[in-house]
Amino acid sequence: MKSRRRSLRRSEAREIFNHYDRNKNGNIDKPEFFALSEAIGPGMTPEELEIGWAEIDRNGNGRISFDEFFAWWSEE
Ligand SMILES: [Ca+2]
Ligand SMILES: [Ca+2]
Repeated sequence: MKSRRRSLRRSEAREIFNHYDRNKNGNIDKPEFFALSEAIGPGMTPEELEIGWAEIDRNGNGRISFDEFFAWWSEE
């Protein structure tokens, strides 16, 4: 049951990730992340966006991979 729920969350995350990966390069880039955060947390300040970005981009390579996104998504 638990693993089933987890896989559901993964496909949900994948759907969102793909939706906001506008240029389909397999990563969420900064402008794409800003569009995403506008959808999930409207009215975030630029500072909050920077903090959120740094949190999700764990290896600091300037892109959010699906694994990084999913790790963040499944945390809460
Ligand atoms: Ca992209
Ligand atoms: Ca990264």
